[in-house]
Amino acid sequence: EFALRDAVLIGKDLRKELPVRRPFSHKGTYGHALVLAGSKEMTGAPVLAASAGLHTGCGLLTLAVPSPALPIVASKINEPVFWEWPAEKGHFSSESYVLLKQRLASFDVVSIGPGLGTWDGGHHWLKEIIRLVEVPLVLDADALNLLAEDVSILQEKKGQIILTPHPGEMGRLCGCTAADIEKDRIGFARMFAQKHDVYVVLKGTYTLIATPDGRIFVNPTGTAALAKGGTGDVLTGMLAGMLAQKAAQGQNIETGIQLAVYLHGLAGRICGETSMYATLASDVIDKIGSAIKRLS
Ligand code: NPW
Ligand code: AMP
Ligand code: MG
Repeated sequence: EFALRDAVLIGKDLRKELPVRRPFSHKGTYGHALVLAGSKEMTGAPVLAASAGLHTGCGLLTLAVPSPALPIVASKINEPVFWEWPAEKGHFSSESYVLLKQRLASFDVVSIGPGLGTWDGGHHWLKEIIRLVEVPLVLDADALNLLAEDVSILQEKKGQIILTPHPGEMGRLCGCTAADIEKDRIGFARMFAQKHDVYVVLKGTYTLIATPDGRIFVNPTGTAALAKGGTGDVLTGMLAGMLAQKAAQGQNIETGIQLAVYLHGLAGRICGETSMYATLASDVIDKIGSAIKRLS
C-alpha cells in the first residue's frame, strides 16, 4: 500500500526550520539536553554524543555516566554538567524513584544508549526510564539492545520516542537479521513506527525517518566517509541538541529529527571533501557548524 514515490526526500525546506538564534537570548532559550551514555569499556561514545549535542546548538547539556566510567569521561570534555549515574543499573528504590522523576523533569530531551553496555534484566531498568520521561526520548545503541528484550515496554511511554537503529539493531528489534531489514527498509521501519507509535530513524546509506502515522522521509546527504565507529553516537548527540532547541521553543520535533539527520550527513560530506578515508567521528563533530552554515 506504500509506494516508494510516497516517500519524501528531505532537504529542500529545512533551512527555514533551523532554530533561530536571537540576539536577546541566553543558554536557557536553547534547551537543556540529557545524554545518558557510557560504561567502563566505552568511554568515547558519551563524549562524542555530548560534544555533538553542544555543537548542534542546545544551551545546556547534562551528561549522565555510570559512576565507574565518570572520571575518565569527565577528563575528556569540559562543557557538560555531569550526573554520576548509580552503577547498580537494575533497581530504583521508591525514594530514588521520586528524586529521579523530579530530576528528569528538568530536561527538554533525554537521549540514552551510546556505549552504555547491556546487562541481565536491563529492559526492566529501561521500562522505568520510559515510564518516567515525559519529554522527547531518543533511544540508540545499547538502549535499543535492551529494548529488543521486550519491545512491549514502549507502551509505557509518556512522551514521543525516537529510535535510531542501524540495520543490525533494527533486526534485533524485529526478530530478524540485518539482511532481512535491508531487503525491505521502508516496510520494516514503517511497520515498527506505526505499531509502537514511535519515530524510527533507520540508519544506512539513505537513512529513513518513519513517523508514527506512517509517513516516510528519506535523507540524501549520507556518505561512506561516515562508515566508521562512533558516527552513530554523533547522530544521537545531534538529535539531542536539535530536539532540545525545538522543545524549548515549543516547536514540533519532527523537523528537528529531519534537521539532525540531514546535518549529520552533510557534516560527513564536508569531511569527505578532505578525505573519505581519514574521517573520524570527532571530525564530523568539528564540521557541524559548517554544515549548518551550508544549509542556512
Ligand atoms: P556486519 O556484520 O558488520 O555486516 P552492534 P555497534 C550490523 C558503542 N560504540 N548495514 C553489523 O553487520 C555503541 O554506542 C562505542 C548492515 C553487525 O552485525 C554501542 O553501545 C564507541 N548491517 C556499542 O558500541 C565507538 C549493519 O550490526 C552489527 C549496518 C555497540 O555498537 C563505536 C554491529 O552492530 C560504537 O559506536 C549497516 N549499515 N550497521 C566508543 N568509542 O566508545 C551495522 N550493522 O553489534 O550493535 O555494534 O554498532 O558497534
Ligand atoms: P552507527 O552504526 O550507529 O555508528 O551509525 C553509523 C552512521 O553513519 C549512521 O548515521 C549511518 O547512516 C552513517 N553511515 C555509515 N555508513 C554510511 C554510508 N556508506 N553511507 C551513508 N551513511 C553511512
Ligand atoms: Mg551506533
